[in-house]
Parts: sequence; structure tokens; C-alpha cells
Amino acid sequence: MSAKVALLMGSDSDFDRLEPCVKTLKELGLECEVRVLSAHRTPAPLVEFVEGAGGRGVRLFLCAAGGAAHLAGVVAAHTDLPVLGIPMDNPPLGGLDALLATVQMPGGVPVATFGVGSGGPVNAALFAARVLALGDPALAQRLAAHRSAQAESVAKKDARLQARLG
Ligand code: RP5
Repeated sequence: MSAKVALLMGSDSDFDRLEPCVKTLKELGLECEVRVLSAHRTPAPLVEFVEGAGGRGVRLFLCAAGGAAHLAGVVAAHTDLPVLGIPMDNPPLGGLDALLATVQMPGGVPVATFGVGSGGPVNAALFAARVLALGDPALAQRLAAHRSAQAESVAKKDARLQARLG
């Protein structure tokens, strides 16, 4: 069974900002289950999903939530798989609330927390791929190609800037 990632979000209102995460996972060839499941609004279906995920080949959870963001912590409380938390930058507090709720876990309940804003969802996807690449040489090669392409794109941007500056 190939390794799968589960991307959970607390609300469909989070999805637009998570599309770059899904896109990055797809570019790297990772299979992904994407679900709206809330620690607060659908607690029982969330736990059912988490408890069944390992049996379906899920090897890692990405959990995105805003506000009082308990999603990643609740998932981590119900699994031994790695949990990556993505705090969403919702109004009125701009994501500081979600960042603190996701990062400040009690000892014994690990959640690797990513940044607030557009970098967080992409970096969480890349980090998930790096973890899974430890046991998947083909994925490791795709990650290396992705990093090279990124460097080339920055070099092109620099060349354009130099041309503009004369
Ligand atoms: C969180 O509450 C969700 O992750 C979302 O960021 C936030 C607001 O949800 P909606 O009221 O937009 O459904 O659980």
C-alpha cells in the first residue's frame, strides 16, 4: 500500500488558502485524503476518521484550523502517526490565536506547527513529503527536483531584476 497523507481542515472556509498545500502534495505525487472535520463541530466523526486512517494507508496528518484551533491537538491525542498543524490566519486576530492554540501543546501530545500565512500550508506539504521520503527513494528524487526547480525560478527572477536595473 502506498503512503497517503490526510489533510483535515476545520471548515470549508479554510480551503482556498489550503489549495497550494494540495497542489504541492499532488506535484510531488502524494496521494491525499482531503476532509472537512472539526474538533468542535464534528468531534465523533473526526475521531472515527483518525482511528481508521492508519488502516487505509494514511501515514501522516496535516491539520489546518483557525481561531481556537484544537484540530491538530485532538488528532494527535488519537493517533501515534505524525501530526503537522497549520494555523489559519482568520480575522479578527489574524492567526495568532490559531498559532498559539496549535503550537502550545501539553507535553506528551506532539504537533509540529507551521507558520501563519501563505508559507505555512506549502511548507507543511513539503515537510510531509520529506518525512515520507525517508522511506521512499523515488519521492526523495522528486523532492530534490522540486528544490532545484525552485532555485532555477529564483535565479530567473534575479536575472530579470538585473536586466531591469540595467
Ligand atoms: C475553525 O473555525 C475552522 O478551521 C475555521 O478556520 C474557523 C471558522 O470556521 P467557519 O465559521 O468559517 O466555518 O474551526
